[in-house]
Amino acid sequence: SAAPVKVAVTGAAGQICYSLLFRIASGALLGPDQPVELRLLEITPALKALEGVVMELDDCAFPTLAGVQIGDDPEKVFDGVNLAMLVGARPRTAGMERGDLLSANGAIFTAQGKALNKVAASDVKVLVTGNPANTNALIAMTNAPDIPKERFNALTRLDHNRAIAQLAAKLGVTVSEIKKMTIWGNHSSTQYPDLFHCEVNGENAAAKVNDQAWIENDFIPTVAKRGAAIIAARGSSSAASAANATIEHMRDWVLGSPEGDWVSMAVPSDGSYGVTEGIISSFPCTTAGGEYSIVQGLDLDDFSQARIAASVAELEEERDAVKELGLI
Ligand code: NAX
Repeated sequence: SAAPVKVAVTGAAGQICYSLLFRIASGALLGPDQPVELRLLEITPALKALEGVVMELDDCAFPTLAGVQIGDDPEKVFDGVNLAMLVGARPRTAGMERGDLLSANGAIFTAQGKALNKVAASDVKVLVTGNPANTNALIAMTNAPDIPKERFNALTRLDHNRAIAQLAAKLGVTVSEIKKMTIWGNHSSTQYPDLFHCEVNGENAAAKVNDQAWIENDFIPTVAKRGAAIIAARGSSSAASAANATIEHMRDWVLGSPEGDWVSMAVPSDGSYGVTEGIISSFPCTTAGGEYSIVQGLDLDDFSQARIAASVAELEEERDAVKELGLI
């Protein structure tokens, strides 16, 4: 049978990982015929809790799980890894300024970027879920100069899936009837979920909705503020849906996106659609052979251009702030 793929996951004792790890181990990431070896990183005080999670992984007896290693040293845990899912991050706590949040996460993602640069497999792909995801990915990428920049992505697939779900509910269709959804920009409240290139059974979604007020005042803010709505209802932030999106992003990156559709991925900008080169911004992407391509040639009207520009401006501010802090 195939050699195991080594999958690193950080924040492994946290709530997203309590769903994510079991799905990776069960074959939901790379299929039922591909064994995986998990490499789990946590901070020292969380290792004990992580041991409990590993006991539960053992107790699932997943045939695709070839082994599990845990630790608090990224250079050991990332040794030889082919895929890295960077989920662990420092959440904003009471009294924390934006600069404090960026510094705390900067310390995490500079160290992890350097460790990946030093010890990861030459084909490593890195997906950042931990917030602020786009800028954390930028920090890791910049601190890993020997890894091609295109191997660093950030997660906007959850926003993408949320947008599909909202549109399906509005139009009374199934999610499988919806194709070519796009999230542009930052994984934040400035993100732009775009219905103007989206299709419902082959027809333009915005035309089918035919209600610009709903798009602007209902759809876009509902998708952008969904995370807060989950916290208000559940008392903690999205976990199972974030794990699902993390799996789907990485799965499609490795195995390819479906014919006739595209996915949203935050990737280093090559300047497409006027997005500042070098920042990690969400685009419509197709994937094949383990590589993504930004979908080209979409016409953006003034409304879409302004929305994208606002989110890109926020990403530039975040980039400037971490540059100021000496993190990139
Ligand atoms: P939790 O607080 O439950 O878990 C985070 C875990 O990371 C903790 O166990 C912590 O010990 C660990 N950790 C902290 N520093 C670490 C380090 N240096 N190395 C390894 N592990 C470290 O958070 P959870 O709910 O699992 O969320 C994780 C991250 O995902 C947060 O930053 C969250 O904001 C972000 N999210 C991103 C989403 C996205 O769509 N991009 C959506 C969901 C989620 O909000």
